[in-house]
Amino acid sequence: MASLNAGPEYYAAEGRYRGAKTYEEKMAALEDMLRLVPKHKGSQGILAEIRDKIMRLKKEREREETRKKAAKAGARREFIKKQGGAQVALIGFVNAGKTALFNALTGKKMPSTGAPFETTVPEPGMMNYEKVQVQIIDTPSLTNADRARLFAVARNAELAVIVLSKENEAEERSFFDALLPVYLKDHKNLFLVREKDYDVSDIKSVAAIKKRVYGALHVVRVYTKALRSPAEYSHPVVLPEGSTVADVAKKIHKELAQGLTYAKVWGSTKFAGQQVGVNYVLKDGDVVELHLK
Ligand SMILES: Nc1nc2c(ncn2[C@@H]2O[C@H](COP(=O)(O)OP(=O)(O)OP(=O)(O)O)[C@@H](O)[C@H]2O)c(=O)[nH]1
Ligand SMILES: [Mg+2]
Repeated sequence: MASLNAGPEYYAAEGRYRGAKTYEEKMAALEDMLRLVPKHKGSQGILAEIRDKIMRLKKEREREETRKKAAKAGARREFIKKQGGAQVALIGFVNAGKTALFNALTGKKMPSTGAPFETTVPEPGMMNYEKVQVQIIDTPSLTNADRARLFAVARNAELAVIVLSKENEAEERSFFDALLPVYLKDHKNLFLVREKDYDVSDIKSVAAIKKRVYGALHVVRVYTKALRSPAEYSHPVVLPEGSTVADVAKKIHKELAQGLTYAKVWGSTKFAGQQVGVNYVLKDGDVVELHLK
């Protein structure tokens, strides 16, 4: 080192580099060293070494960022793109009966034999309830799983249906009572106990459970109509309870919401076809004719 003949600032920077923990600290110290190292024949080896360290640090950082991006993309794949009027996630412990309920609600035939850990990835299906398409997502069991990830799937849905097994109902319920405030705070949920609240082998009970799931969503169906045309009863717009005329427009198209001035409503209003403002709260079954600028 003696032949280097560097000043105290250089050695201070070298000390900072050795003590550096983060990428930013390391890079700042190396850049200082590069700046402060004497530029003469005897220092060429050191100079090359500093440059090499900077290059390697940059590459390491790039690799780290690529890895992070890939992990993020992987996490996104866990979420199922929303389709239909609302999304419902079924969650519960191993063999609680999630897949059997999923099949009963959607008409799908995913394996549900009683073998533990049968469901390995979230699976979407559609439940049709009075012309509303409700997307149901079956999930792998919470037993021994990455809970945060499974709860995130439920949080992404409008409603979490918590399936409890008949055998361990109390134990499972107390688990959810403790964890819902952590993972699903202020989120809609519905507890169902297999073979107590419903039985998938009974058609009437499946119909009743469809109604309960739909009811727990707390949504309204609104039918739009164009001027001088009948209402589109086959395509309801599904919105959370308390939604306004402006929300209907927003759900259909952003630009539509911007041009909206008033609406005419049939159903919840005093008079059929009554004119209302954009903040009018709609009720289930209302027919709305949007008027633009
Ligand atoms: N009789 C009756 N059996 C049910 C009902 N629901 C589920 N089962 C049975 O309970 C067992 C477990 O049901 P699954 O639906 O596979 O449970 P799961 O929660 O999806 O299980 P994993 O995916 O492994 O976590 C199967 O043998 C089902 O046939 C029900 O309503 N009635
Ligand atoms: Mg399953």
